[in-house]
Amino acid sequence: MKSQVVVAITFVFLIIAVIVTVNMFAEEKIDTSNNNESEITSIHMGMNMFMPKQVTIEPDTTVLWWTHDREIHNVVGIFKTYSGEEIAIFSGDIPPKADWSYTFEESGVFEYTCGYHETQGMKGKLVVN
Ligand SMILES: [Cu+2]
Repeated sequence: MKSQVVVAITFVFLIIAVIVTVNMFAEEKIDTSNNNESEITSIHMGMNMFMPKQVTIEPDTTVLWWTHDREIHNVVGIFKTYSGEEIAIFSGDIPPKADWSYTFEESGVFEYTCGYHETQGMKGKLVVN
């Protein structure tokens, strides 16, 4: 039957269209990953610790804190810039499996704690240089 041939050809063209579309998106993904204009540093929170405890980053770096245990944590402290500014930073609650990020534009030092686990020693230090 002719109609069966038409259906088969249409089907083949559809599959080719899907493959081409998927490849286009795959290439787009590779392009964006090569574009590293903004840096991201991640700090894990778990077992009443920030890991790593001390991190040195460059200005304009985004720091991502994420929780990998079953507790709620937060990030609280004052970012003291070398230009003399004091910026109070508070993440609010960061629940399990969630994250929170902040971009440090200026150079300075950020000493912070987790408000829930400060007495257990959950403290961190970030140097922006
Ligand atoms: Cu905590």
